[in-house]
Amino acid sequence: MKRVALLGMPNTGKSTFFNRLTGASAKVGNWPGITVDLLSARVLLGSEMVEIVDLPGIYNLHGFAEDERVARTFLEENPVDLLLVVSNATQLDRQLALVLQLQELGQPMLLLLNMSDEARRLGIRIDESRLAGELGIPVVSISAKHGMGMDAARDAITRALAGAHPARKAALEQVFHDDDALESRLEQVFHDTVQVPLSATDRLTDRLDRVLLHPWLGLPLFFLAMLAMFEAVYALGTPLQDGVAWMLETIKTDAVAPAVAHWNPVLRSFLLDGIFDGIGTVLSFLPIIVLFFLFMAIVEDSGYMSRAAFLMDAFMSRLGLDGRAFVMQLMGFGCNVPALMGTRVMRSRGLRLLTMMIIPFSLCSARLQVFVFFTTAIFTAWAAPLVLFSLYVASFLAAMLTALIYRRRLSNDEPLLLELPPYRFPTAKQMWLRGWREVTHFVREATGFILLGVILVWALTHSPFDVPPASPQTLAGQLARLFSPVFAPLGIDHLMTITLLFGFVAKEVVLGAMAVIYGVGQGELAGIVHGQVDWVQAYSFMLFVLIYTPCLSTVAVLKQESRSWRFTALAVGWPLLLAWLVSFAFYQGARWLGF
Ligand SMILES: Nc1nc2c(ncn2[C@@H]2O[C@H](COP(=O)(O)OP(=O)(O)OP(=O)(O)O)[C@@H](O)[C@H]2O)c(=O)[nH]1
Ligand SMILES: [Mg+2]
Repeated sequence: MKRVALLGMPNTGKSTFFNRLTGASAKVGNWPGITVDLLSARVLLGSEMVEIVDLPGIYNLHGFAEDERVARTFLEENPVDLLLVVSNATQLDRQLALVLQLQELGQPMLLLLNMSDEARRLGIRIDESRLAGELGIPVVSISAKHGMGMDAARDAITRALAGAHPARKAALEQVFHDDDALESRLEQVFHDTVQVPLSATDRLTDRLDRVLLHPWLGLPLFFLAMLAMFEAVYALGTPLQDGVAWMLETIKTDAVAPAVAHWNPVLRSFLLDGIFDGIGTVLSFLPIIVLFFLFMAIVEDSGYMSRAAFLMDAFMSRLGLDGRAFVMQLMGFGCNVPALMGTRVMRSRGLRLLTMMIIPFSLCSARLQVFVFFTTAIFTAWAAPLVLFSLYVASFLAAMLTALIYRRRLSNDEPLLLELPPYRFPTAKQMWLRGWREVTHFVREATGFILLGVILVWALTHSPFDVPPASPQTLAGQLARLFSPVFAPLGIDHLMTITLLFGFVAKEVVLGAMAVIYGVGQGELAGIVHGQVDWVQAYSFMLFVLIYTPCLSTVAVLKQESRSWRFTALAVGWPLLLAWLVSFAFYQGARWLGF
């Protein structure tokens, strides 16, 4: 099968093009360094199946950040039939350098001038055929986001592949380093083929930036925007969630329960209190999670992330980090795993490890479920969103403290060059893709280890079967007693201790485990929890959930990315200790104050 590699500078729309060409749903975002790993998909072009590989963006062929290494290694180790170079048509003055460098490889190549919609709006005119002539390769203008020029691009790829070159691996060390020659050729080509009007600036972006990057309005506005986003997720999400919970409850009482009424009691309990309540409770949070990711998609695609990095850079530098670390923390709000992998764009190992230390404190969507549940169950309607926001603040404080403690051991010597892309808005299709990705991801997890966790919790809390479920005589009860000296000083009772043990695997399991322990669905669970724990205990529990190890997947990624067991042990052990200390201080302090 023929193979086509997508190459180009970061943030030029490679993944957007990849998605449009192959129907895949690779993550896209207005931030250089969204793709940090290879992704491949097959597509029928002409009468042939072709493999398309989406690679991380590279600035040049000599880059040595981890994500650039991924792209280079791929080219060196895999024969490729066609290099498909994606450039941003509004920045050809800079982007042509990579095109010229790639030509040195001597492989068949095709240039896609992407973002032609933006180029047209800015009045930039490119003489495609002359450019093709000067470079000696086919050139096609497209807009991957809006779909313009896709047919022409498809035809050009098919035609280029039809030329009977056998695929070759690239020999990157052959690429010459004569930057002056390259520079003068670049100027020549650019001068001959591109016309830029005198004022080729994006007026909307300029106007927005005057406010959003304002020296002292910028940061407050950013935090207001974040607060507004969480309020919106909460305000829109909780009614939807109640709806789903109600629906599941109805299905349970009206359909499933009668159907299994005559089953053996152990089996019936396993099905109703174990699987149905456990998975159902987790499922009822799906609307909130999807909403949250839709908002994140807007934030990520708007280009506001780069502004956040810019605004926070000075502050983060004091912590031994830089503005990008802040953006990765923000990405971590969705899920810590891609955020950890996103650190591949950092070249300094110290900076990268320090950033990897702080990302697991980001309050990810799985933890959001637990907190939405507790805040709604325990606090009043007006206090709940504020309590939730306080947890986001706590998440930053834990990260800051960690950075301050470890910044000397993991020091950063990499200067940050930040590019501010124009503001963009995701299309309905991009948002739909994003929402769909999250739903399928969630369902995959729910049918995998969440189900397993729920079954295990059911088994532990229901055996032996002749004692009351979840009582101290059950296996789970005994396990919890073992840990009670650790958790009792935090105000965390033995049933909640069990959920924490399972929460180590994944935070989605926490609520599922609770539903199983109490043998009820999400609707009733809130009432029960409200009767059993007061707000001080609940907040102490939430602080612990916030700070300790997010899930096994993050542990695996910490190991994979750091390639060091010592670092992984530190990145797991330190948050455990910190979680205990913070919950202890909060709980004992609040009790001492008489709450
Ligand atoms: N206006 C416009 N925006 C586009 C076009 N193609 C992509 N974008 C936007 O450009 C941004 C970057 O797109 P990606 O597909 O993530 O870029 P990438 O090249 O894969 O980036 P990395 O993986 O970080 O190297 C996103 O905000 C896209 O929505 C286009 O044709 N026109
Ligand atoms: Mg990409």
